Amino acid sequence: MRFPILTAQEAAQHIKNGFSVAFSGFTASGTPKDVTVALAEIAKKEHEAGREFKINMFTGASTNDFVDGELARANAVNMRTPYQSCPDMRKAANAHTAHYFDLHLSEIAQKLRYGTFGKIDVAILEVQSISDDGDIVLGTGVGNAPTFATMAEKIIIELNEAINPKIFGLHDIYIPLDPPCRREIPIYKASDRAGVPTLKVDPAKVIGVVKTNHPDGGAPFSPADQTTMMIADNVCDFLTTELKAGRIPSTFLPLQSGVGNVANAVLAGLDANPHIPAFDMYTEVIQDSVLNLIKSGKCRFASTCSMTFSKDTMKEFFENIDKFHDKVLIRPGEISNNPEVVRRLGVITMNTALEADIFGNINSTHVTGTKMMNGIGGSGDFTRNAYISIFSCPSVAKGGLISAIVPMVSHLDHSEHSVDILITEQGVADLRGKDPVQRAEVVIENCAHPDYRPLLREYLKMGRGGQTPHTLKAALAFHETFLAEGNMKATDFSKFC
Ligand code: 0RQ
Repeated sequence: MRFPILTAQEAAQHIKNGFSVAFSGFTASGTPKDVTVALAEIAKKEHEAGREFKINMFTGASTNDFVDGELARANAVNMRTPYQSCPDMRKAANAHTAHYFDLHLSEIAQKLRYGTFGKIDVAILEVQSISDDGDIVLGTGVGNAPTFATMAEKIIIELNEAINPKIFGLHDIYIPLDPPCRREIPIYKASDRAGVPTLKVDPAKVIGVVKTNHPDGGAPFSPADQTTMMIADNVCDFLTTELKAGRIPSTFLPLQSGVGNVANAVLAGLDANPHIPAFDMYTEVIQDSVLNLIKSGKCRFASTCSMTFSKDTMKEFFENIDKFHDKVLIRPGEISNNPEVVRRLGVITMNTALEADIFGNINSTHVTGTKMMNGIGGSGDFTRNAYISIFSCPSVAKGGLISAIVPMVSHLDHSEHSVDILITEQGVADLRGKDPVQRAEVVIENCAHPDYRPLLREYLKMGRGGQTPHTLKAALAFHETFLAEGNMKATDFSKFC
């Protein structure tokens, strides 16, 4: 190999205070795992010596504890974008010790290329292999690696020897031209390849190669509980009804699904449902349930940005990769989440809300309107451009002390104009073609928990007119009451008016 082999410590020395550093990967998959640990050590030593040491972080989405966890705990982050889901980074974002700004995942790469966020000093790329000419085979997640590699002044390679070489051929690396020269992205069905299997980097930029050995793959999902099973059943019933009514073509349409237990249960439910025909997925993450769908033939093809399998499923995938090679493509986030392609393919999107209001607005990110949970992730890329956009969540949180259905969301991520269907374990609210009051009635009666329906009906009745009959002084009474008394059920609207 023509590139110097470095220790993680030697590589990390190339990153200086104030640098903008970009990381390959999407979720924990494909994300570097060793250089950042060494970098966190450098930051701690610099801080002990009384010197400032912070970097700006650009990622594909959430990362792993070796990146977000280590760097947040070392107080080594000045600015970070986009999506994170790490408890320590969340703490830093809410305390403003790290300046986190949240952006639709599909937009990061192009905004960087447009010059919005300045230059990238160093990109750290996890790879399966690199040739002397700079041809890279990436790992199990791509994220924004192609644009990071193109823009970065220097590149550090983490060669993860645990990645199975048979991954070659699963990637579809494509960077669109920028306006005014952009053409359509040539994907007309989920399985279309737009680009090439390898990422070409300029060998002159490569500082060196750090060898690592960390198998990707997380803990398996906990088995679905009664609530997630009921949500999954409601999603499946809704899709079956739409299919029977001819509002979804009989050949079905590609699906996008978020991550987590609800998404896993929904996908398992689709697998078991004999009325749902085989379908494609055009999505940003595929988790264990998708491999089962592929094995059963229910999922014909999955286009994704990362494979976020559990350890066992990752092993199974690579042991049987010959069967899956023509069934999966891993693309940059800019392509997996591309609004143009999502709209063209007619993707049915399924994402999760923290809370929804009776008029159909969604909060996916801010607990009680102030505390950042994770971020908008790709949910906006898909929702806004969906054929049918679905949001689901349990009707209550924290054992019933919080209603997920509220008079007015305390923070807005997806507006009533983008949300078609709301689903909880209680039922389905079809918001399409309804005015705000009609939407509120169906959300209260079909989705709210019975304990909260009387309060929500009272709120709707209190409204003094207008198309969306809010009572502004009482619109956040649920949240105020929770903050004051720890229980939304104690809400007394008369105290607010
Ligand atoms: O808290 O962990 O302390 O028990 O929020 O809630 O029900 O376990 O749901 O793990 O699927 O997360 C929206 C955060 C849901 C996630 C969100 C509390 C609840 C629990 C988690 P505990 P659940 P999930 C694909 C698309 C945005 C990005 C996105 C998310 C914790 O799905 O980040 O969709 N989405 N990306 O108790 C206060 C409420 C609450 C509440 C739940 N109303 N108020 N706390 N909780 N509702 C992925 C990517 O883009 C990469």
